[in-house]
Amino acid sequence: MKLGIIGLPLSGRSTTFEALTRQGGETASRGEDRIAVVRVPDERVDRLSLMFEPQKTIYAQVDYFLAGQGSQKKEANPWLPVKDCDALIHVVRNHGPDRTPAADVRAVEQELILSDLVQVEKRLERIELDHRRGKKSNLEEQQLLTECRRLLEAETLLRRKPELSDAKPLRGFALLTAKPMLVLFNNEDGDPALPAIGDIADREKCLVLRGKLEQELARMSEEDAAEFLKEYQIGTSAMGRMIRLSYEVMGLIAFFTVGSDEVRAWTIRRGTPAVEAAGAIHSDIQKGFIRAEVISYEDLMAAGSTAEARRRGTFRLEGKTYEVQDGDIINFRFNV
Ligand SMILES: Nc1nc2c(ncn2[C@@H]2O[C@H](COP(=O)(O)OP(=O)(O)OP(=O)(O)O)[C@@H](O)[C@H]2O)c(=O)[nH]1
Ligand SMILES: [Mg+2]
Repeated sequence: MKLGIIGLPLSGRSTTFEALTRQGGETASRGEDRIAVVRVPDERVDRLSLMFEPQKTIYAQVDYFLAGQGSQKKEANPWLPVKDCDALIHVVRNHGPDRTPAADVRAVEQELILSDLVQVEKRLERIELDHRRGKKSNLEEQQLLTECRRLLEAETLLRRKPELSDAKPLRGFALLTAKPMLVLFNNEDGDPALPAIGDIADREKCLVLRGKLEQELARMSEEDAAEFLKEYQIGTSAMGRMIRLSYEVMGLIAFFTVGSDEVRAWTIRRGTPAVEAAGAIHSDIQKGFIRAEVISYEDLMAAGSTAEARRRGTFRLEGKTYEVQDGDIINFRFNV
């Protein structure tokens, strides 16, 4: 699961990436693509770890991607390096003089729309050419693309139309406006407020991050960071919230496995049936699936221990098609 960081020049993409990933300063040369694996903070994992005192505790992870200037130059279209990302984080400058955050959001939207339009038209031309040469063309694909073109020409972001953005024949094109997106306003250190952005606030998932301040925090030890937050009377760092939101915007949830050896969060898409969730752990567990023994995080916490939960009868046995819920604690029974 990969999130691509995009934005206009000088918006603060590098600052945000470094803050998110604790990857310091100028380690990577400016031209290179950067990718970082980031742990998703989760209080439930913290608590489960306290309950089971396992040897290992493993949190969910997401990847963040920042295209280097090198790969942006190679492509005629500077937005294409993020085409294989699952979602986008759009960093918007809300610091320094002459800031125009609302106009910047719209400017990037326009560019993404244009980028998609070029892709769609190229493919449609190709299909027509094949058709004239007597090659069989995929009618469904052509219809879907024609609908995309109509929407894009009317300046509609494709993610507004899930029936198109999720359509199988279109997946290969990785259209940018079809991807889920978070809009991240990069504010001055002293300013925690969302800027005045009119309707954008209603239609997009918006978040404020003080990039510079978070970058400084990320460079500190945990004790220094706690001291710093107290001194400046700031609540918790916005970073954790931001990472969680990027998890949610991709439609992801976590289930847990617990034990004295390991407490672990596993990432799946919302709506995944138990038998497929088992496959996230190991293909053998999926193949030999018998039953899933399930308890919700809340029920386990209320009981205080697995033994008490068993006594209360709050464990459930679920079959292959059970839709795994966020926070389920699961023990898979399987045959090998
Ligand atoms: N005051 C303030 N300045 C910031 C903040 N974030 C970034 N800047 C400054 O804005 C400039 C651009 O930040 P970068 O993070 O390099 O932005 P970028 O989008 O990666 O820019 P380029 O890659 O150079 O196009 C730098 O001079 C930063 O110091 C912020 O939150 N507050
Ligand atoms: Mg940069």
